[in-house]
Amino acid sequence: MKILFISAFSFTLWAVCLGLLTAPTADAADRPNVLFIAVDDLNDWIGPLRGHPQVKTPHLDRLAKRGVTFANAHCAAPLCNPSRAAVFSGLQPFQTGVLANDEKAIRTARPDAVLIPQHFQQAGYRTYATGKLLHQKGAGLCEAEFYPEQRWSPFAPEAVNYTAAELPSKGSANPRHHTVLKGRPVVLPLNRMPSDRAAASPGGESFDWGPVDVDDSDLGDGQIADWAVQQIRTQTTSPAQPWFLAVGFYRPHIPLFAPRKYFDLYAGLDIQLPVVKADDLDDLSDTGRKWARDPVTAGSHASVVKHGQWKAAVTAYLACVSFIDAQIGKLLDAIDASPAADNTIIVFWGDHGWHLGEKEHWGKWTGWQRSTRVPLLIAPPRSGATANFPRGATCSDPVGLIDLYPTLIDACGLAARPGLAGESLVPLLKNPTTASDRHILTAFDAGNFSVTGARWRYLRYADGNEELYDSANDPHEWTNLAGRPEHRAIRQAMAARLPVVTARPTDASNPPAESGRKKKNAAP
Ligand SMILES: [Ca+2]
Repeated sequence: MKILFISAFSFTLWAVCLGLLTAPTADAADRPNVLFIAVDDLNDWIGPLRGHPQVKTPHLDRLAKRGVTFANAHCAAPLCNPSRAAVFSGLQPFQTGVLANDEKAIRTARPDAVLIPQHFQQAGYRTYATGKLLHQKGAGLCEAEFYPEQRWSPFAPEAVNYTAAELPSKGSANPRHHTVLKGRPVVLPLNRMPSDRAAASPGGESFDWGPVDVDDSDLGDGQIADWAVQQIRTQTTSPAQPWFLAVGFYRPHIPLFAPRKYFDLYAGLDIQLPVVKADDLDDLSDTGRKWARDPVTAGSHASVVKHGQWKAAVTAYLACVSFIDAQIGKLLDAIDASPAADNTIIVFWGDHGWHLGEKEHWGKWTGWQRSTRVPLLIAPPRSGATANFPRGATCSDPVGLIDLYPTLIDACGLAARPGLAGESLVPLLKNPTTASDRHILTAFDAGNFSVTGARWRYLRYADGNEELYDSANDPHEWTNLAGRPEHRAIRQAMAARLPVVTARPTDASNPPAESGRKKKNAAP
């Protein structure tokens, strides 16, 4: 096993070196450019998916008119690190061994894997990366890179820490950390809620929300948009070499801070809360209820309700979505003003969904559709082979983020890469109404899976507990049908789609990590 591993690694090094030394060919110059936009913790609250009736995303609406909106797209894992590891490697979490946030980075866990930008670089592309792409900031993903602070921005990371004198207040009804933003005093948390998760730690509490009196460029997400625009302007002056540009936005990941003008978009509106069912958890196992109620990745629903913050949190999430939408607008404007306007494929994806009180949960890292379903928009080039593809269309066939790697290879005419787990979505870009019998797998920690088909969704936990939902008639997944005899056949058919692997890979390159759900999965 060890020998095979070293051999594969050596081959990869050789291949990467060859790619670096290979000059772009005339053939490469004709290939489309790629704008690859990732957004963190974004659910279906965008205009094209109509997940929230009041959200304002004019630029994503504009992008949707340019291509296909995938309405039934799911992540490979509902957490940053494993989801992104799967996207960039094209391998499932149980193949990479990257199943949680506190595990290895993909480049450490699978050094033999050629990640998407590396495959493009080998094909003669110039590659650029900015912002949160892989879970870990790390130089070397692309040739040109820019990684500013995003998480706590507009605050400096050290500016959010409680002093020893302030710390006793952090878990109290009156938490107060005094800091400064652009010369003005600010008290955190803005939402004045006690910390559910880390009251004894001096670190800032990220389950917070509110407007900040700054400009877009005072946040990391504004800075990466500006940097990406500059690359588009510069690079398109030398069109002999196609480019791959990956841009990773951090909001609407918590803390839900955004410039005040984006909160003002929702001022005066009677903001609607998510639709929930009071006794929704009654038909779940104790295991399911624990996944719902534990404040592992954000905070506790009971606290949000107790402090009267539900509407404020929903408003802040909407504001952050509109803030990111505005940054995406800057990218689209730059593309349209450039010679690459018609010869660029634009891919927009979120790494997993996010609960805002549905199933009494806040955050991600559950098997329900609120966590697994993701926004996915793909706009193929308006010139060349895809010139006549439909625009402004919606595809309801089940697809996965695991499909992005083979889709990009197909759309850009790159050499195939054997062993990728997904399928090219180019046939669906051409015929979005195609219906297949595909089922998409999502893994949440070791041994827990959900399976998504065109109509049914099935969950199985590592301890054997099951849930079955009829997505066509119960889109909120309120009624668990797993125990009903009339649904036994479909339950068994869905269960048969689970992979044989139900534990972590245990070979030398992927030592087993501690099992169980850990709070350290929460950050960042
Ligand atoms: Ca229920």
